[in-house]
Amino acid sequence: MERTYIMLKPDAVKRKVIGNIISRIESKGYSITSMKMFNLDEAILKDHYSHLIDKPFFPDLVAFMTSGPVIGMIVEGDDVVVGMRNLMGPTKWVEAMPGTIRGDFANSTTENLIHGSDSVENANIEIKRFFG
Ligand code: IDP
Ligand code: MG
Repeated sequence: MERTYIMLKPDAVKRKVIGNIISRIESKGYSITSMKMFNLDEAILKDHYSHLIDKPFFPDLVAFMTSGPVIGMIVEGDDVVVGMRNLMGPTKWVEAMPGTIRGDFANSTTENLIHGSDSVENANIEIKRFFG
């Protein structure tokens, strides 16, 4: 059984759509095997988003991701890494089709509600990073 790291971002918590998003994950048939609400800091974001540190939007991304609590989850299922990326929709909200989480809720590329690991290798790294 494959595992992925999913994180509901501060905008999802503030907009009170975490129930809706969790419901979509469960409706797809995936299992949430761990879940916690916590706050991020800049140090962990520099690890988690190390591929983006040099981007001009990185300071805004850190400000957003530390603006309130997030919900971290381990989600399990067959091919769940790619399956969750499909449920989420693409990074840029303008490209996210209705029916996807970002397509239905996002109107900003930074504030796009949900993180999901992009490979099995990164899923294992992220699960270790956030769940130890
Ligand atoms: P992903 O979340 O779909 O895997 P990544 O490229 O890993 O996308 O970027 C991580 C996060 O950084 C995105 O979810 C989004 O919040 C933010 N981000 C990525 N690209 C941009 C951009 O071009 N402008 C503003 N924010 C961005
Ligand atoms: Mg990513």
